[in-house]
Amino acid sequence: DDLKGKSKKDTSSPTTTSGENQPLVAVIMGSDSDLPVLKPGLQLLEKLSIPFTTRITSAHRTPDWLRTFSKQASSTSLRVIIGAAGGAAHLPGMCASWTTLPVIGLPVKATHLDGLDSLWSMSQMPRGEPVATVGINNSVNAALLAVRILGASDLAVRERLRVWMEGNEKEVLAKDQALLE
Ligand code: RP5
Repeated sequence: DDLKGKSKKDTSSPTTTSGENQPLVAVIMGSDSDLPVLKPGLQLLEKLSIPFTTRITSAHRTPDWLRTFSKQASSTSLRVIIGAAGGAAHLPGMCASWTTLPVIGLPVKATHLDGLDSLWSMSQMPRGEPVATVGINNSVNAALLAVRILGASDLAVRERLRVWMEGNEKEVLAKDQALLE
């Protein structure tokens, strides 16, 4: 689909380095089977006008590619990386060991352990290489955390996020009122 298409122009390098639509967020995943979980988060990044790229960088099937991607990431337009994976999800941890960019871990429910294996392996990173781990399959929170990181140094992003949060608040208040009717 079109979210997948976002990364079509990128081939061998993580991303290019100039231009206002260059990706600020990289969403890397262990397998294209993770894409359905990622979709709500990618849609939110689109809604908040955050340029992003999606790549498949499996830690165990394509370790050299993950290493290349991670080592080059901070020399590109990228500012934040979201790493999604299921199973013994070492992807974001490995990525964090090769980059100084903030890495957000998104545990994917992909095995008989229902994602707990991924949650634990991401959140229990030994000291030195932090992975900011969100809840299992919670790509929306991964996206929002990335937006908050960008917003810390970008007023326009912060304002778009504020408006989005205000919309959420109104929606819940309207539902509260609807209960009274
Ligand atoms: C991980 O193993 C992927 O991130 C995925 O969540 C899981 C299963 O991958 P596939 O066997 O579907 O490719 O590497």
